[in-house]
Amino acid sequence: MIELKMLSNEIEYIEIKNENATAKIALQGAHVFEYKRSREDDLLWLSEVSDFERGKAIRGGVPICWPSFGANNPELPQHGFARTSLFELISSSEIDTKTTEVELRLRHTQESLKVWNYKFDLLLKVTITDKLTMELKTINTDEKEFKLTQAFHSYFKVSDISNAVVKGLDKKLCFDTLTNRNFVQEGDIIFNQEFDKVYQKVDNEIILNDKEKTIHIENEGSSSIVVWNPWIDKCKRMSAMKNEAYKEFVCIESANAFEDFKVIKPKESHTLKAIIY
Ligand code: TA6
Repeated sequence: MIELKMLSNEIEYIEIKNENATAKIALQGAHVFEYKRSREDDLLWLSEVSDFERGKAIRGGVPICWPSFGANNPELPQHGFARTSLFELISSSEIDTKTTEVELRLRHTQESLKVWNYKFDLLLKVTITDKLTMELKTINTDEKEFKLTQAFHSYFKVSDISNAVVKGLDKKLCFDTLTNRNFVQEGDIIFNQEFDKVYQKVDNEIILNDKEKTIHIENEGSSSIVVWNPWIDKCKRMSAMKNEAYKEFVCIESANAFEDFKVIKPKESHTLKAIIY
């Protein structure tokens, strides 16, 4: 089943149900805000108090940071404008009873050209089956090249942040955005304070363990991973998050960030892909 539905405040979303999984994708931001495999709990965290409002990013799920990650480009809002822009649903198909595919598109507008003066086509293909696959293709339709940083800013639901262990980043070079220092990760990641680090040269899968639950994150077209949890004080300051919400999620972001930026020449494209299960 693929249905186009509307929340009370005119936020349109696509609801998908097949034998393997269910999912919800908002047209604003091409934002996957729910993904659940049959007989399993939600894989993604969604804030109970998230704003589903035009022009405001949904807190949770998978915001798309594009064409700039973080505050990389001071001309653009934090994490770019894609997550608050209205995408168009361009195709949907039930491949079989267990697999559904939808494709959404964002193109430059007069408004986007004012803040980011490049013409582009941005396509997100989402495949819903026993894995969640997202493929974000950036096509440069301009006559000049542009620099791109981006991320799937995935919020993963955990039983409690103290149970979360992130594996796959041992010995990886990393930039700590809280101290502005580079260092090398030693061992697995556990959480007992604010955490905001960008790992570089990552070409292997990342694993999130939460008690008996294991989530796999495989990436293509990217070699940087951002791991983030706001912890107590930042959580209190953040929009659309309850004070204690930091206990419920960890963000593991499949990114092209920092040195892993991409330069896209006219008529060329780049695809960032994440497979999550
Ligand atoms: O990706 C980590 C991060 O850049 C953090 O520094 C953090 O504050 C965050 O993303 C969430 O940003 P947002 O703009 O969604 O509030």
